[in-house]
Amino acid sequence: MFHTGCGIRPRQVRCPTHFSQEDPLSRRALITGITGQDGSYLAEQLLERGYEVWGLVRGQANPHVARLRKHIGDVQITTGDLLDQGSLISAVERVQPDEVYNLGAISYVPMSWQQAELTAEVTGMGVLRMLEAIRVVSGISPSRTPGREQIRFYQASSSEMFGMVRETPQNERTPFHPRSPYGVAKTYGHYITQNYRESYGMFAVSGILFNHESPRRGAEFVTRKVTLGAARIKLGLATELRLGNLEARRDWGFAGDYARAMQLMLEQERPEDYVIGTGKIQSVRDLVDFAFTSAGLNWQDHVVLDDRYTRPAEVDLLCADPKKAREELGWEPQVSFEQLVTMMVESDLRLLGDSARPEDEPFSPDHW
Ligand code: NDP
Ligand code: GDR
Repeated sequence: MFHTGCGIRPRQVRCPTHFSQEDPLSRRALITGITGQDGSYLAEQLLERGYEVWGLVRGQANPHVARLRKHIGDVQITTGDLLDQGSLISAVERVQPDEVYNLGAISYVPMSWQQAELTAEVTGMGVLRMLEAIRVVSGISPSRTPGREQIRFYQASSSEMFGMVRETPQNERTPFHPRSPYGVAKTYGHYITQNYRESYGMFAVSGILFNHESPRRGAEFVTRKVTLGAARIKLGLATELRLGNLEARRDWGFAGDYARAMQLMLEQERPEDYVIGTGKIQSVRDLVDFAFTSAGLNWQDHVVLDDRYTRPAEVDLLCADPKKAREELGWEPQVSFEQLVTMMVESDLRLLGDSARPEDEPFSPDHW
């Protein structure tokens, strides 16, 4: 496809005069955290829409890249690390993206107590480094604001920023009270994104996303731990599943739906932050009950409470008020909690049933 008048292919050369949001064929996205759950869905959806998709990948031999290549072949890779400012500048210079999605993070909440400083560096300061890379490469300064065709930036903010909430459901105006080093780091990332928008006029937005899950979810998170656990027990590979706090309540949705919301936020006229969730809550106990029943099991015969999985400070209840996203983005979740858990249980039963030596690899998050 050529642009009228200038005759250049938009995917090879930037053509700012003829760029438009309605023309996804001309757009290029850079995703940090592309080897994670959300990165995979986002990359797939952007490729389907004709984007050129680049993933920032850390390490000299990142084992997750093979999985990514196997499932999503058309992604292009550039190396970089959210801990390394120079590598992010090089990546932005090389890719010349129209959109940057910053999904990279230490995202497992318990890990953030074990490695609090690293979590602050990756999950918090990493956001600042990515914003700085965009600012420097775009030549933006207090005296030189970005032009109309600036790089659009999405930050993966989290409902964990709400933490200990006194009002429910939570919306874009609910005060933050994070309860973990992860939540504190995300809150820094959220505010620095807002600050770059206000200081430099950058198109920088945060999606405050509530828990979202899928068959690609890491095995350390409670939904996947439960669906893998139920599948293992069903197939005779285990007899028990050890869990922490069954009373915690969450607003769980499907990751594919949430990846679509990220794109919608970058398609708006004005940069704004949005809460994304279903507005419905279930407890961990409800999750366990539904998953085990789906697998034809009684959870009370198998689940063992184990203090090793309780947290120094818990987030008891999170429930989204996604009214703004519904009204301004036209976003609605498509997959219910019941459909989500059924999808995950069936996927894990297939995964473990198909595996030649399932006992060697049941909890590997490398299985998509
Ligand atoms: P995952 O844990 O599945 O993926 C995290 C990604 O971050 C991986 O690709 C990992 O890459 C990458 N990463 C880790 N450290 C670095 C680093 N130093 N430099 C660059 N990349 C790094 O997370 P999800 O896909 O579930 O979540 C995506 C984002 O959304 C995260 O920021 C998370 O905190 C946030 N979020 C998630 C929610 C959810 O319910 N899933 C809800 C709200 C927010 P590697 O292959 O190198 O390990
Ligand atoms: P969360 O997700 O901390 O909300 O963060 P997780 O699935 O880890 O925990 C949800 C709730 O389940 C309780 N729980 C257990 N959790 C785990 N992981 N393992 C257990 O054995 C267990 N037993 C009970 C937890 O105490 C908690 O209350 C996720 C991550 O994706 C973050 O990156 C993201 O920002 C938030 O969701 C929104």
